[in-house]
Amino acid sequence: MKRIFIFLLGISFTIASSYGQINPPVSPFGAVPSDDQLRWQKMEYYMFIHFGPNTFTDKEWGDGREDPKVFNPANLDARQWARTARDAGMKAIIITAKHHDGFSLWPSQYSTHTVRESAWKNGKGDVLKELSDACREYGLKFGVYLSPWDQNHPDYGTEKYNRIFANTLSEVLTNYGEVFEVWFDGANGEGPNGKTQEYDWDLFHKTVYKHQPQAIIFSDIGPGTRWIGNESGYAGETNWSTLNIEGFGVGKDAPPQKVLNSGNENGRHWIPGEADVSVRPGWFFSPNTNDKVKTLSQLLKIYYSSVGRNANLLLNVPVGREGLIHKNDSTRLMELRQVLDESFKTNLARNERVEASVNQSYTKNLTDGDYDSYWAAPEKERAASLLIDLREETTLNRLLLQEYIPMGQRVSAFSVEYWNGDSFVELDRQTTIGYKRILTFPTVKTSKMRIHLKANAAPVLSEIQLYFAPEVREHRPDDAGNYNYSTTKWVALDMPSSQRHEKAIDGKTESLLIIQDTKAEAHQLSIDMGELLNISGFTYSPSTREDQDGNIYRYNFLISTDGQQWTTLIENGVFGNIKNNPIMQQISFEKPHTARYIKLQSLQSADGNLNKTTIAELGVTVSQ
Ligand code: FUL
Repeated sequence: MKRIFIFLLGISFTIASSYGQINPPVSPFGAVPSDDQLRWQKMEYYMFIHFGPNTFTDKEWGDGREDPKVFNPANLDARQWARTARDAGMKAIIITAKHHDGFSLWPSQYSTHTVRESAWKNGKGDVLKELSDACREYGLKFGVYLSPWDQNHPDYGTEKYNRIFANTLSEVLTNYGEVFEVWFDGANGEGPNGKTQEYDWDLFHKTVYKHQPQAIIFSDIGPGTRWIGNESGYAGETNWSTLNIEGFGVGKDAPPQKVLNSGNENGRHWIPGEADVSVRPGWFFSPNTNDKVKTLSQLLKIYYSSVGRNANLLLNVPVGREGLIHKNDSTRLMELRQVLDESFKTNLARNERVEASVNQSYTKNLTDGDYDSYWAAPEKERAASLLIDLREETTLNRLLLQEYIPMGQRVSAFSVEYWNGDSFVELDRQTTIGYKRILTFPTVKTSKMRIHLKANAAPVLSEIQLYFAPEVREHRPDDAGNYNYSTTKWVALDMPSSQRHEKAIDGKTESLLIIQDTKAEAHQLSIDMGELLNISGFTYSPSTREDQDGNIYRYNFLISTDGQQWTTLIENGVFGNIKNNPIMQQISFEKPHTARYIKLQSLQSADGNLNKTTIAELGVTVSQ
């Protein structure tokens, strides 16, 4: 009997230590993640795919009136998308099952604007089926983006629509296996009847949890994960996974973007950030952006500013018109993967000794490479220093820290020093850590590193890792594909010189033409291009400054050959998504037109400011 007992004791000790489960006693502090949120956080990096009629019409926002027949990705291969994501090191794919145009990528019985009405596979296709199968095959999780804003559905704007949207959700959540994340877009505009909708979020959330209880719900305010407050892929340097949501909603009722970017210290709810950004300027594919895929250094910066700042990274890779990911995008993803693999291949702190200023026990857990084993300061402490003894001179330029978040996010300030042979020299000083924080700094050679922590409760750390990342040399894409045509020959018409109209045609997006006037008719810019040109479209660059008021949302575009007789080419057009993603808008006409004069009239600004119009640049696309 005694022998059996000793034998069992031996087994349980071995299991516990091989899983690194020997941890100090500590109780959770403040809001903590659910098991699903913890699993989700560990995914870190996954793919977003924007795909739909906009892919074919060169738009960021469709209007629900597009002919569904335009959707015809003749060589669609969802396995190619999944393979690309897997090879890029991503853990999942989230696809725009339904964007603001209302077009469903599956044959929904609740809509007449779907793949069933498209030319693709004679209406017999189902993108969600193909993608969810491909994700399973390649070991990826599958997620869906669904926009409640639907510019096509005839019931949009009525109470009935909320039930229809819930049924639509049920369809998506019951037919394609496990869905790890449901991405709710907060945009709420007018439907086909000119009405807006009061969304029944409670009903939508209940529907999700009924069919997929483990799913993480994304919105501006969670509850599973929150928007990071921009579409550029940057979390705040301070980034709390906790947030106060009382009194806030989604869309226009969301907390200020700065708050979403940093969370709230001691916030009541655990709603970690997810940073979404596109690998191209826009969310949807456009042949005009094939040469505008973000550079490797831009993507690295995004990675360090999202995953490296306690947020998950949702990187959009728009599928093209053939139904395939373009090679320019996939090549860049693989380059990124390669650099990240090389950078984080060898943990130079692995199994090295750590000396703690308080609680000498359990420090081995800090360098064992196991997230689930941790070190903690004694319960009453609010500060601690940790000295990592590397024993010999080591070359390094990255520090990776992880808090054990099931105990809450605690660290509010920390600094990092290296030993220069004589004394400790400060390398960096920051605020939050969270699930993961990666600091990049110039290469140092050192035998000791020291970290000072301050926290709102006794600090609890899982991991301290050190790396030496190679320097990135990249082949910069040239800007030869720049189609934005404007020259010094251009002259602005009907505008008082005080308006500094030349700022809209000086080729510099930093200099802005700002029209401030209470009269609606003043909000326009007419240009004499000095010669007859065959133009196939135009470009409008908005202001990207923090104060973006006056950026144009709704507009008319007119042309003329003599400056007297004007033809309206686009009436009531919109620059979709310009508020959240103020990039250059490139609009193509159905066919080229000959013109010497162009006119852009602002009808509505993105922020509702009636008296202000801002134009950073206006240009035309000239067809050869
Ligand atoms: C925004 C949308 O309006 C954009 O079109 C895009 O889908 C982005 C991810 O979310 O709210």
